Amino acid sequence: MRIDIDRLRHDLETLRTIGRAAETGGVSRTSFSPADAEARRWYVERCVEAGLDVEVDGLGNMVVRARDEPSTAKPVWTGSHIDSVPDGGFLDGALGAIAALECLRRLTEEKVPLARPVRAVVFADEEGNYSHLLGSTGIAKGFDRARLEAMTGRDGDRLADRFAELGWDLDAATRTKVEPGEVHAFVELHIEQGPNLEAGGFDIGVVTSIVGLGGGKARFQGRADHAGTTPMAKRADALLGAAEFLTTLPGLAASISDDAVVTCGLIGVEPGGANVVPGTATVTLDFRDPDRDRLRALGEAVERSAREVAGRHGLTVTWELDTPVAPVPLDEGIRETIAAAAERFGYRHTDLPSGAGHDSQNMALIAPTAMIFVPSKDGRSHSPAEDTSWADIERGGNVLLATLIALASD
Ligand code: HGY
Ligand code: MN
Ligand code: MN
Ligand code: MN
Repeated sequence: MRIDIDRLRHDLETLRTIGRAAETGGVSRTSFSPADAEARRWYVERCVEAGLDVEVDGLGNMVVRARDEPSTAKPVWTGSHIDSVPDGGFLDGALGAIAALECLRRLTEEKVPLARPVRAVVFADEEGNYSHLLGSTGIAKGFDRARLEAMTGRDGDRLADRFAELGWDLDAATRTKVEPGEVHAFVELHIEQGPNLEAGGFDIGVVTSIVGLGGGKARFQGRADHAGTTPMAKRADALLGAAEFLTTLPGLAASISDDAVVTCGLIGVEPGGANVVPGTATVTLDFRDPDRDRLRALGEAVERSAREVAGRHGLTVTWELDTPVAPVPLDEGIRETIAAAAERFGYRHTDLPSGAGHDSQNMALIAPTAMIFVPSKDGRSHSPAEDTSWADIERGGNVLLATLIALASD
């Protein structure tokens, strides 16, 4: 049995237009933005059109089920995210989210006899506009109200305010946890976002593990002063301190491991006048390592460096840390199922780790979980250059469908 690649392509090309920037061709559907809300509405319309029911939890995670599920046995879930990074690609997340819907449509229209339900999932804020993998962290771990109220987005806006604008109840966002055992298995189809499958001539990646994620915002506090009358030696220049701190990051990563990475993707400066010594500089950091202990050591080294540099510049530094997401090994049994499916289709497959974070690493905390990768052209992602051939996408969808049928048949 195969997916309907024309229908999947039509959906992905339509979704691509929601939040698309004309000048770059990139997709900007940051979580809970108007474009994200429009994409959610579009997704729900596709589900209703296919005769499927959609349930939305307090964080905005969407779970899709057939009307007449085959049994009350614990379901197999599959899915990903439809929010994007600013000016990102059209396949990161969207491929897995829409392929999951396509698989549900194929299972429903062919009336495939299954022992347990298959449900499609769209996780909220996977790109961590408010906190790394927000939606799936809410499912795997849950959040209390205080934690949610403290969250701010890339524009400095509060999650609580955004939810109020959307008419969402913040208390409901504290009731999203799914208990271990409630989901029989989880599988996510995703683009590799790296060069390995393309370089090796492979069609399918069977993901072995997912990198651990840490990060958050460091706020360097100095003193705003007149740019003309304040002698250099009398300044507490927050941006100068933050800039010096950023130059320490490559050395910190190298001191932890060859795989450790640290990125500052965003700096906010206040008050932001050309003739004002910056009083405040907020840097947003993302750091990763495949090993849990090394990830913790990396976070500690980054915080220590920020404190030391701030001290030298007469600044204070405070942190708003994301909930760390642990590195996870993926389920051996499901990986074998994926590899067997690829072989049956005659697709070349290989094992490989993921340097990108995924909702799967949260789902792995509550259910046996695995991921299927398809090649990324030139390894590019989080960029308008992100692309994958439709033939590779079709192969990934077919392997996902076969894997879901196998998992839902026992
Ligand atoms: O950042 C990541 O690794 C993922 O794409 N959210
Ligand atoms: Mn993704
Ligand atoms: Mn991403
Ligand atoms: Mn993901």
